[in-house]
Amino acid sequence: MAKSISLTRYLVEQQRVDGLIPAQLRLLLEVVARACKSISHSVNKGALGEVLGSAGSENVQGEIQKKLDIIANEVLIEANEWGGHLAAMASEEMDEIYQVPNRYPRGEYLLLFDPLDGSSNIDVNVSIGTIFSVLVKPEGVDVSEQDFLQAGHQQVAAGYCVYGPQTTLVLTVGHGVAMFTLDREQGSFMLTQEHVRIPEDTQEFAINMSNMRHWDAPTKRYIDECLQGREGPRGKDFNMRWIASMVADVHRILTRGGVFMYPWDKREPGKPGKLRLMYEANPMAWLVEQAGGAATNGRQRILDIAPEQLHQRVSVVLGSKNEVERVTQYYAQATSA
Ligand code: AHM
Ligand code: MG
Repeated sequence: MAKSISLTRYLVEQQRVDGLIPAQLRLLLEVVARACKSISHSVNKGALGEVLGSAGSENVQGEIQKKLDIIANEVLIEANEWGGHLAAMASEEMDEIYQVPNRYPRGEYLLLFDPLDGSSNIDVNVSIGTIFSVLVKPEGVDVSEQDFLQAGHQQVAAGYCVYGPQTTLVLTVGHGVAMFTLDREQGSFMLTQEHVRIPEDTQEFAINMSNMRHWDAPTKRYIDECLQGREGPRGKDFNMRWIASMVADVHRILTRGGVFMYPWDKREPGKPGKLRLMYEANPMAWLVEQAGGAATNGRQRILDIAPEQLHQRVSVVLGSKNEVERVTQYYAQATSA
């Protein structure tokens, strides 16, 4: 029988045997996983735990916060603030960065998260998740928002936990992608897949088609060609999925391939897109690249974008390499035309 490996053992081996992560980072990842386990319990209770519905407040993005958005945010902060491995945190649900209080020791890492991604799916019992990204704090005593503004290629760990039919934690520390499924009887995340690879080709795309009339020409061209199927220039039929939880869409892509797009559109032309760079696009882009896929805003690799603001938005095209490259070509051709 194959040996069963818990997340704890996996991380210890990454630290001790392979020397891939420092002890403090291992601790940090264990704490994030523990917080995800606790969020998973709240999600599962649903109406019985009185966790559904709106909290009656707005976040910095002007979005109505759900009760679970706030619960998940608090769980992540409370789990992470006292362990001594972090200097500060930043979240989709907080306007400003959260410095570790003076009463606790401060570590060298910065943690960013979207505590509950796919908020519109909470009340309708569809998969949602937590996305996280870890950076190293630059030299200096105090922490400022500026310290968080590092390009995605500087991440030292990234992942998400998807709360679906199974609760699955997906992680990279820069040496491939591993998946861990929560074993509720044991209370542990168990390694269920290592060396995740995204097929380079796909016949499945994910985009919110209701925005079609607002798209720019390269996105319209790409999707239109997919829709033409076997009779069109692609010579094959495509399938479509849109879960409206990035975690669930990315999880499908890591599992069986596909392309995910949330591009700029004309609804709010001043904004580059809907998704946030620092705690949604960057961690997902790194996971996808680590699994052999690609991630771009159409014109630039997402991981190379120099961030200007903590909550900045970005266009996202990620997934199977050959499809992402095709979309990139369509953008390049549109620019040079
Ligand atoms: P959230 O972090 O507030 O939940 O918003 C992000 C979500 C993504 O998970 C998902 O891909 C997208 O918003 C869905 O947007 P739309 O409802 O426009 O299809
Ligand atoms: Mg989100």
